Formats: sequence, C-alpha cells, structure tokens
Amino acid sequence: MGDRIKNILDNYKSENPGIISKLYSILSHGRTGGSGKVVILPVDQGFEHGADRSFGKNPEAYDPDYHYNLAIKCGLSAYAAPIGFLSDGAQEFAGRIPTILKLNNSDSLSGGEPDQALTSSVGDALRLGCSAVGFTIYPGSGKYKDMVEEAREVIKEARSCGLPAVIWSYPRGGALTKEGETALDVISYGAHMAALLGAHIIKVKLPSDHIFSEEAKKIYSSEGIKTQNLEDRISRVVLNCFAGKRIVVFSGGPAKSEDEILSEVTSIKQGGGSGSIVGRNAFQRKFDEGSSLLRKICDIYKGN
Ligand code: FBP
Repeated sequence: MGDRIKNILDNYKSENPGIISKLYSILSHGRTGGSGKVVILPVDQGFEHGADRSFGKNPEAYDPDYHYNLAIKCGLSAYAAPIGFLSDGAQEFAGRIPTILKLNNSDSLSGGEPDQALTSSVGDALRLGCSAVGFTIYPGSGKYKDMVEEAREVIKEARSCGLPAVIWSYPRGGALTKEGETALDVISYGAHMAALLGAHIIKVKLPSDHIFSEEAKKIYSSEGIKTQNLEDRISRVVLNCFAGKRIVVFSGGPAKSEDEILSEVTSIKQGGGSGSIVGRNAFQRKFDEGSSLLRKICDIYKGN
C-alpha cells in the first residue's frame, strides 16, 4: 500500500476491516489510484431533475451502460447511482469499477420541504457488490431531523456489513436562502455534520465567498479567516471534516466550460480536497468530450 493511501486509511483505523478494504479499493482504483485523490461519476440526476433535463443534451446517456462505460474507460475511482441504473449493468460490468449505491433520492416534482425517499437498501448494495452506500441529507430542511435519523440507521447497518457510507450533505430549505445554500459557513457546517454522523466520505458543493450566518461572520472576521480564494475556502471545508481526517469530495454542479471546471479542480487540489464527484459536466458532453474532460481532471489530481 502506498504512503498516501496508508496515511488516509490511518484516519479510519477505528473502523472494521470491511470498511477499510472498501475504502482501499476506491482509493487504489483507476487513473488517480494511489494518489490519495478520487474522481467519482454520480448519475442520480434522473431522479433529482428528470431524465430529459439530465440526458436531453446527450441522448446516449439515457442508457445505463453509457455511464459504466464512461467511468470505466476514463479510469475513475467509482461510479455512484440509484438501484435501477446500477442493477442494469451490475452483472455485465461486475468487478470493473467500485460502485456506490445511492440509497435515497429526491425529485423536482413533489414540492414542499426538501426531502429524500429511501429507494434501495444496504442489502441491495451487498447483492450488487458495491463498495459503498450513498445517502443525501439536507441540513436546514424542515425534514432534516427525519433524514438524519434515517442516515443514522443506514450508516449503522452499512457499517455492520463492512460498507462505508458516502454522505451527500446539501444544505437547503428552511430559512436558508439560495445564496446561503453554498455559503462557506453553511457548506462547512454541513460537511462537519456529515462527519459527525459517521460518514466515511463526505460530498459537498463548492463553497462560495459568502457567509450566511451573522454569528459565523463574527468569527470569520475576528480570526481573519480567508474566504476570497476558492482554495482557501476548500481548506476551510477540509478543516471542518475532522481537521482533514475524512475524505471530502466536491460536486461539479451544472454544465460549465472546461476551463472553469479545470480551474475549480486545481483549487480543490491546492486546498487539500480529496477529489471531485462530477456528473452533469461529464455526461452532458458527448462521450469523447466528456471522457477527455474526466481524464484531464484525473491528471490534475495525479499531478501530471
Ligand atoms: P453534478 O456533478 O451533476 O452536480 O452531480 C453531483 C450531484 O450531487 C448529483 O449526485 C446530484 O444529482 C446533483 O448533484 C444534485 O444537484 P442539485 O442539488 O444542484 O440539484
């Protein structure tokens, strides 16, 4: 085992061997394998936004095989999706890439306070040979407490089977403004809550140069905490994940230019983030263009 992976896994030494070995499989797989960084393809946007909004720009992406192929051919660390997408290719692509079963999902039709429904189980993840389970919480939502209690049960069950939990921590709802959802203090707070819940991998959005809470503003100001550069903001989020002892990855967000995304990835690396989880920016481009972008992202993390 390389030093970088060993140093990361040392932070998980109170975990059972199943969890350590699954984390090892993600950290050692693909183009970034051994670098201590990960690049993951998440494809749950069909639930979150609907298939046409997600795949309309690149119709080949309606096919679940497309995403397995994209993740495998680009040498990504893992592929994360809800049960329908993962099951469809689980047999054909078995063992070729670590998979993460997204256990809960939201949609854009229901309305009301942001919430997620359980769409699969830890047992499904075991049957499909997954390397981890994924679960979203929405800190700030009126449904937050129910979601956290569900997360507690899921993490407990997954841990008992030796499966790590990846927590998507996306503050939204309640008193949070749209700008507040990605404010540095709010993203950091959400990341820390995921760590406190026992997440093995934490996934958050990129933090903006905005502080939402008046109370947080006081501490940012009195301590001279830097917020202007993205790498400083990334470092702050990393600090919030048990002083960098948890793997924390940042989402890609809506489609943007290649230059923009590569510059964000460079900042994530410089700020000490563990990697990227990029969906729309990969599969809303044609296969060759999406793969070229994913390879460039991996190469930045690898240091090439
Ligand atoms: P993207 O790279 O497409 O942003 O994917 C990351 C992700 O977390 C997906 O897993 C999820 O479907 C999506 O973002 C949710 O985005 P939003 O909350 O902005 O609708």
